[in-house]
Amino acid sequence: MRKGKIDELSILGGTPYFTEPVPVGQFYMPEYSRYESALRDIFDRRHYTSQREQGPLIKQLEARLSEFFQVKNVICVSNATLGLIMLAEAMGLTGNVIVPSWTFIATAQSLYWNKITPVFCDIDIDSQHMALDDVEHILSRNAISGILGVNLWGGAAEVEQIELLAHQYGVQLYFDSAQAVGCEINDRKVGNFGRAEVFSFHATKIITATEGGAIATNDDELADKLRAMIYYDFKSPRNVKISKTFTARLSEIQAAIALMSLDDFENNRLNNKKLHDYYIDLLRSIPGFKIVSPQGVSKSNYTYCVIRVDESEFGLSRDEIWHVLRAENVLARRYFNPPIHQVEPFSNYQVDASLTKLGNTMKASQTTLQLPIGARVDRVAIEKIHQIIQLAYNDQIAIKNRLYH
Ligand code: T4K
Repeated sequence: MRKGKIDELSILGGTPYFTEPVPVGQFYMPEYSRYESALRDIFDRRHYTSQREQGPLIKQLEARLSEFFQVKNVICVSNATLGLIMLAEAMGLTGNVIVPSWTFIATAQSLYWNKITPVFCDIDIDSQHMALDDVEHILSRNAISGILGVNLWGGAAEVEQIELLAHQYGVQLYFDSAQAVGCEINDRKVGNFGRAEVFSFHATKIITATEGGAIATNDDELADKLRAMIYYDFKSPRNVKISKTFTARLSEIQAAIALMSLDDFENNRLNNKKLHDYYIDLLRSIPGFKIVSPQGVSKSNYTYCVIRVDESEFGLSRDEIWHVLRAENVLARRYFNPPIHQVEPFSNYQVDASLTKLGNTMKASQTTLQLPIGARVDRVAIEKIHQIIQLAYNDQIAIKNRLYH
């Protein structure tokens, strides 16, 4: 590693610390020989994807996931966004649904596809999850048909309290757990809360099917509806009443890849945890750099290293340090900036602007930074990232001059 001289920062004219871009996300690739043998089997069977009868790997994956999430039903889908869209339809949601603005755009888009109005609630600034008092405030003042909770950053919202609120106000509850694969709340697996939960198997996630997702539910009737929605089958003897269908299947190749990363989940999780702990160890010496540890879970997947930058202590804003890191090929992300309630079409959507000012959401969107963790990162990479941040802290003025003059 190079010496820590300030003129070595790339933004100040040095060469980047990383020759290849380092993105955020798990990006775990099993040994190539494992892909080869899985593909050979698929080739021999000549069965690429699910037909009326599911392919053997999809069947195996759904059974394994059911065991993994300890839930009665798992329905694999092409991606979590489609899963959320299907679920809102299958649950019969209409009118207004509470959802945090602090989430990936897909969460709110799933409501928009169903002509449901998202009513955005604020977050708790420390946990970055739904603020219970705001949820209750909205419930007490509006006609609401459901709550779409979001579990972020390998952590979770206060799901048990949200369940109580949903029960008290007689509204439906389900969760976007795209980022909470393999997490546990009080030793109960995420996947068992609310009426259903949706997971993502995108390439950035700890279990990946390259693209993909799954819906987990203990509600058999809901599961039957969702299975019937996955593809149009007019010959089906199902007595399930549905009017909207998709082609939302996962293919056998995707299932094969998901099975491999499911096999390796615990190794990847433990590796992430070590990296996460190392980040905490190194970054604690930097003023104004606070790690948002996974909240509300007894077990995390540690797929996210999320920082809150306090400019008054660090000297540089979140955006300024983001520029510094990008110049070094560290592809840190400013999730979620802007927050969804400021993005079309949702910027015109608030049912009642006086309901919530979303102050913590705004603050989080200006100060939060996601750093790389996962299979493409090791201890040396984290040491380099720490060194970049330390160098930036040491020479804030030169950096500001470079950025603004
Ligand atoms: N709800 C929540 C809370 C979510 O976080 C998400 C997805 C969803 C719902 C919807 O899930 P899906 O419908 O996607 O299953 C990413 C992912 O696309 C998205 O899955 C994820 N959340 C979101 C938070 O992040 P991007 O646009 O930032 O990722 P992308 O594709 O630009 O990749 C990030 C970096 O990784 C890039 O620098 C390029 C690099 N990369 C990417 C891929 C795919 C690679 O090096 N290799 C790769 O294979 O959205």
